[in-house]
Amino acid sequence: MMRTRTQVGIVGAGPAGLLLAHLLARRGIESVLIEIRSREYCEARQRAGVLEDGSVSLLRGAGVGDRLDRQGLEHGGIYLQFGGERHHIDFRDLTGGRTVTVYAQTEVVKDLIARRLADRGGDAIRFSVSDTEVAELDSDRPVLRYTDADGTRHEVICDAIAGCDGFHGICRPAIPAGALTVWERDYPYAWLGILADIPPSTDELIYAHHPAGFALHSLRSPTVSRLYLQVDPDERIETWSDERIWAELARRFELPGWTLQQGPVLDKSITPMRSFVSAPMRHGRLFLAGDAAHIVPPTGAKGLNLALADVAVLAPALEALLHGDGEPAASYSDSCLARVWRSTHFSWWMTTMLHRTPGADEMEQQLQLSQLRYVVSSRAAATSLAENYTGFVPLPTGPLSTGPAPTGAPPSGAPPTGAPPVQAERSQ
Ligand code: RFL
Ligand code: PHB
Repeated sequence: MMRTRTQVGIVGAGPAGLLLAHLLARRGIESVLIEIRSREYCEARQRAGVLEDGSVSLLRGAGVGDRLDRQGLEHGGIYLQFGGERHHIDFRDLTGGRTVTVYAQTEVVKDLIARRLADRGGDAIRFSVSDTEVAELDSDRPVLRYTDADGTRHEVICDAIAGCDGFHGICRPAIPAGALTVWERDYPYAWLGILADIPPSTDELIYAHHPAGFALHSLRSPTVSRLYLQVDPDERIETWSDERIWAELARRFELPGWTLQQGPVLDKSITPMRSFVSAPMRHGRLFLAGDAAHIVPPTGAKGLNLALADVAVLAPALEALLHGDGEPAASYSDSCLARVWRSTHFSWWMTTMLHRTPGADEMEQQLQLSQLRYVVSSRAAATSLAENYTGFVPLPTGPLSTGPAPTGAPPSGAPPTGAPPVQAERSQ
C-alpha cells in the first residue's frame, strides 16, 4: 500500500471533478484526481451540448475558454414545434441579450484534461483506477483509497474529499443513509440519441412535441448534428436501425417546405430520464458536486451547467476551509441547492410539457398543447422559458482565484465569473 498526502481528494474526472481540480490549482491548492475510466473513454462519452452564459464566463474566467471561444456556437433562441407549426423563442429579445453556447461536453472535458496535464504533468489525473473507497469522513483527515492501473493500492490522506463521481459513483452511498434526504422521480421516457455526420438542418435547436413522442434536433458543429428521439425506457438499441431512426425523426420534425438532412450515424445510445436531488451536498469532510448529488432530465439542458456551477461554489469554500474558515463550506449545500431546485423544476416542466406519456389519456395532450400555445403567444410565458433556459440563478461573482497560480497558469486574480446580469436588468 502506497500512503500519500494531499489537500483535496477528487473522485471522478467528469466536468465537475476536472474543473474543480483546475480551480483549486489556481488557488494554490493541491489535489489528487482519480477516475475509473480511461482518458479515451472520458473524452469520447457523448453527452450534453448546451452551456449557459454563466458557464461560458466561468470557463473563460478560469482560463480554459480559448477553444470554446473559437468553436462554440452562440445561439440566441430555440424553436418549439407542435401542432404542425414551428415557433421561435428569441432569448436575446426576451432576456435583454442573453444567449447559450453549443459546445459539446466532450470538448469541455478534452480542454480541461489537456489543461490539467499541461499544468501538472502526467500524474495530474489518475485514469483507469479501480476499487475506489472513501473513509473517515467525519474526521479532519478523510481518506481516499484506490488501486491504480498497475495494480498498486494507494491510500491518500486528505483535508477534504470532493465526490464528483456522477450518479452511479461511490461517494454518495458512503454517506450514512439517515444523513441524506432524497427526492426522486423516474419518467416513463428515455432518449435515443444519435450523432450524425451531416450539417444541421436548422439554425437553432428544435424541441418538437409530436403525438408519436418528443424529438430534439441539436448540433455539435457546422458539419455534425446531434438528434434525440423519445423512446420507451425498456427499448433495446438493436431494434433501432439507422433507417428506422431517420424515418422516425423525419416524421416527428415534419414541416411543409423543410427537409431533415440525413447522414451517417456516428454514435447511438439510449438514456433513461430521471429527476433526483439528495441533500445536504456535504457530509463531514465529503462534498458532493454535479451528478453525484443531483440529476435532471436532459430536456432543460441543465446537468452540465449545474455540475460546473457547483464546483465554482465549492472551490472557494474549500480554500476557506483549508485556511480555517468553515463558514463558506457550511453554506455550500444551501448555496447550490437554490440553483439545483430551480433547474430541477425547469427540467421537469420542459420534460412533462414535451413528452408523450405512454397510456396517458387524450386530456394530457390537450393540456400540453395549451401550455405550448401559451408559451409561444405570451411574452411573459416565453420570458419565463428564456430566462430559465439561459440560466436564472447567477453563478457566484468575485475573483475566481485568490491564491498563487501554479507555474505556467495565468496570473492569479482571474477575472470575475461574469455572472449573468442581475434579475432587474433581465426582466422586460
Ligand atoms: P459525470 O460526467 O458523470 O462524471 C463523473 C465521473 O466519475 C467517474 N466515476 C468514478 N471515478 C472514480 N471512482 C469511482 N468509483 C467512480 N465512479 C464514477 C465516471 O467515470 C465519470 O467520469 O458527472 P459530472 O462531472 O457531475 O457532470 C455531469 C454531466 O455529465 C451531466 O449532468 C450532463 O451530461 C447532463 N446532460 C446535459 N447537461 C447540460 O447541461 N446540457 C445538456 O444539453 C445536456 N444534455 C445530458 C445531456 C446528459 C445526457 N446523458 C447521457 C445522461 C444529454 C444526455 C443524453
Ligand atoms: C445536446 O446537444 O446534446 C442537447 C441539447 C439540448 C438538450 C439536451 C441535449 O436539452
